[in-house]
Amino acid sequence: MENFDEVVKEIAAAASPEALEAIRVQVLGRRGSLTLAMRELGALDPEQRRKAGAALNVAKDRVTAALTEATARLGRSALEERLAGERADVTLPLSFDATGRIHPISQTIDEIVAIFGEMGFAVAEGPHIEEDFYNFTALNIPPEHPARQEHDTFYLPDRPDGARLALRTHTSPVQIRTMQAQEPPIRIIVPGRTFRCDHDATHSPMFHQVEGLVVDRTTQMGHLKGCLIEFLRAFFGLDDLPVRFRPSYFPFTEPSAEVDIGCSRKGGELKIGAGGDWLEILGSGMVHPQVLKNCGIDPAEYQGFAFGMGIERVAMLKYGIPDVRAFYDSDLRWLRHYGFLPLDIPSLVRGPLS
Ligand code: 2U9
Repeated sequence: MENFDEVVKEIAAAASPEALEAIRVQVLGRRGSLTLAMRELGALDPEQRRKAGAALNVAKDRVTAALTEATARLGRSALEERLAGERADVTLPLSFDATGRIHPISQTIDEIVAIFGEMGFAVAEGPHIEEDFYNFTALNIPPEHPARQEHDTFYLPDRPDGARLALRTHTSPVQIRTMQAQEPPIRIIVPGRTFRCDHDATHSPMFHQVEGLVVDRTTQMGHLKGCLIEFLRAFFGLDDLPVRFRPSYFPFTEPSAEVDIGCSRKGGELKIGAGGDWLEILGSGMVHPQVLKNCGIDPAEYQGFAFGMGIERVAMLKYGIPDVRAFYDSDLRWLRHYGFLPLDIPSLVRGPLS
């Protein structure tokens, strides 16, 4: 009988699926050595047939097992070879050929969210069309209050039930909705579109604001100051940026403060940083006790601080954009100049956001 030990060795040494198939055909094919030997068993007497048959069955099992093992081995090395060929060095710099740009408003919102996100603020959003209660009354601006005229509100036709709807004039209604829906502690920022009937070189009828709100049992003016100083220095990338708080008035905060940052205006050119001059950048204050009450929060138990800023304004100052109207012209040359590459993702861990 053929020595099947040799066959098993050849199978183990086969270097390709083709070589393996050739051995299989030679041994187990229709005219293969083992197949023919099986066929010849019929010519033997019963005792010899039983012995030879058992030996051939053992040989067939060994060859079949060796073929299965070799097939798996060759499959594994083929996969390893393919993976090695497809290896990519993810540390190589990208050759990025994007022609699209991130709009400066989106970029600025992402930067602001990254900074307040690090401080533990969550982002909240709400509807652009608001009820009078959320946009004004709950914020301590009653029906005949002069602030209503100052807001240059876009009103919608009255609803059949008499409710007066308007395009929100600030993002503050989102804070009202959050306080109604959520128990303190609250720590949110609200970036979004706002609308006022005003249009010139420094005003657009649709613009963006980001407002913030913190409510907790021990929240006080020192927290407001620390939080806003930290934000402004991170946003403008200046560790020594001077920041000043000036007393002011808003119906929804008491006390209220406007926030200025240091700048210089030498030679008619505005430069942010220590320079002896001041530039108004934010409004802020401690949430008025009546506003907390309007939202079902007990002002004897909780206090809050809030702030607001115009996103176009801070973007113009940070990136030297001269005219607010250009933000919404969809001028591709302007976008290529002032826009950002999609991989310029703002984050505090990468260093200053400037
Ligand atoms: C609640 C309580 C208080 C939000 C605030 C300002 C001061 C502010 C202006 C900045 C420039 C609007 O875009 S702007 O014209 N905002 O000065 N905003 S405090 O105060 C709130 C908001 C909501 C419930």
